[in-house]
Amino acid sequence: MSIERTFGIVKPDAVAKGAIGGVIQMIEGAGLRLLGVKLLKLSQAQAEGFYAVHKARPFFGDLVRFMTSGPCVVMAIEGENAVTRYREVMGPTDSKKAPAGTIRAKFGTDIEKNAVHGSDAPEAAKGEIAFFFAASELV
Ligand code: FUP
Repeated sequence: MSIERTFGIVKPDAVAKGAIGGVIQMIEGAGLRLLGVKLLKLSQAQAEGFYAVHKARPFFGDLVRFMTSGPCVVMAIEGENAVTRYREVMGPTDSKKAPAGTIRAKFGTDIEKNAVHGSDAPEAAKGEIAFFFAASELV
């Protein structure tokens, strides 16, 4: 067991349905804690930069349109095995396949409107946290 950091986003679909509190409650209920939180609307450049790894994928344009469609909440998260723990609480990418009790089952709709993002590895988390937060904003 080790204390690590991960990064999450409450995506525009979940913010629009009033689920910011519900998502955070499930994250905290999983024994994770928030180090930093911001409400913001991603610019086109921010969304394209954040998802640059998916640039060549057919869904990239739709993904960027969706992620810039309304406000979202970016979160730096810490806890024991935080990357894996948070991904368990999120559920799989496709909300339709998410088991009951996961964030995506409760608040997601499909593979695109899937309520939340979570880093897939500690190294990725480091880059994603730095994309949105200065070190002085993490408490
Ligand atoms: P995840 O790690 O679960 O966030 O999923 P991925 O990194 O594989 O995908 C990033 C985002 O791309 C997903 F959250 C939603 C979007 N996506 C689609 O819209 N269609 C797809 O077929 C795959 C991913």
